[in-house]
Amino acid sequence: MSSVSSIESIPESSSSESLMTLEQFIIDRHEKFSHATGSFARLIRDVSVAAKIINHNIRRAGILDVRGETGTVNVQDERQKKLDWIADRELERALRKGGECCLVGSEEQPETIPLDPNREAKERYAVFFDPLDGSSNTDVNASVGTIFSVYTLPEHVQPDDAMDVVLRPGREQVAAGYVAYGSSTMFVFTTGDGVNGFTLDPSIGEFMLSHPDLKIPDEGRMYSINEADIEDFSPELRSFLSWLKKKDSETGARIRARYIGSFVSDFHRNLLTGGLYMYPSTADHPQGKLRLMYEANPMAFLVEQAGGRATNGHQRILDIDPTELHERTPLYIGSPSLVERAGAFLEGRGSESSSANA
Ligand code: AHM
Ligand code: MG
Repeated sequence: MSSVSSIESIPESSSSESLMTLEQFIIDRHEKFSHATGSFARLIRDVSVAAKIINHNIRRAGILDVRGETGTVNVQDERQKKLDWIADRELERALRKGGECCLVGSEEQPETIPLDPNREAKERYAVFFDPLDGSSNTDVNASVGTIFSVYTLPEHVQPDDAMDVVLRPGREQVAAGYVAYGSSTMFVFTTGDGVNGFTLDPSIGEFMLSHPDLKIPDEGRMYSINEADIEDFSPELRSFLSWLKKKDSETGARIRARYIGSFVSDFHRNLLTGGLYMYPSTADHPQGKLRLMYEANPMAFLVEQAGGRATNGHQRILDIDPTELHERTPLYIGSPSLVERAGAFLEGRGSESSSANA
């Protein structure tokens, strides 16, 4: 009986009529955050337009000839997927045409690329992005994402200055976000005033505010790490993982492992449910695998705005001074209590005998 009533309670169709679009939201917040100028609204619109085009390509990947590899490698010696290339092209094109951005830096390009913004553009925006994160998942129909990070260049900085001048620490970001191409497509972003999530309504082609003021739970019950690399992990990290797997002393519950191998998807789940994503240094990746400028920094800004934390195990991600576009960093990101506990173990202050609930 109960199953019948629960089926009846599912609406035949849902309507997004009462929800606010991404563009309305930015205009509405105009007064509240310092960077919500018309120029900023157009910049975010440009990113969201590219996201819709990328989404369109991903959704039809089995039909269009966009799966598989291009036969080329990027500057990091990674084999490029056709969808990596398409996503990169669409983001650069949208930002170039939009005319609000003076510099882009992409995972798929060897160097930063200066753009020619509108003469009237007030702010000099620089945007760094991972156009298609977790792209090895596209061939098997699993979730992927786009990550972006927005800065305004200080007055003394020119787009063609040396990298250690152009690249700014993550705490100077003015906006950051990601697009999760999952069972639905979500655009989640922050301008330093909380985190808001928008779901794409495919029938009208608009991102609608579906997850206002997102907060990450303080305690998480999920952890995400590629444990196949355990032989390369430090004794401190192994000890933390053993502690993490202990049963909760009060409820007997165990933490669960979830690893999609797509940072955006693992991060998004952990943001909603509470949890910890880790990519430590390993033999293959002595500095970790994830890139500071377009993976770690934007997600660190966003998670802090949602009440979470992000470190390289010892230092706050947002305080790292970058020197290279493709610089890598170990990453521990998610619910604050778990990130802090990971840091304590990594610095030799953890005790495996304490309960995972302590
Ligand atoms: P990518 O940006 O080239 O896709 O690489 C980053 C990805 C992350 O999305 C994911 O969490 C990680 O690499 C998976 O790496 P591994 O297969 O070593 O676990
Ligand atoms: Mg990536």
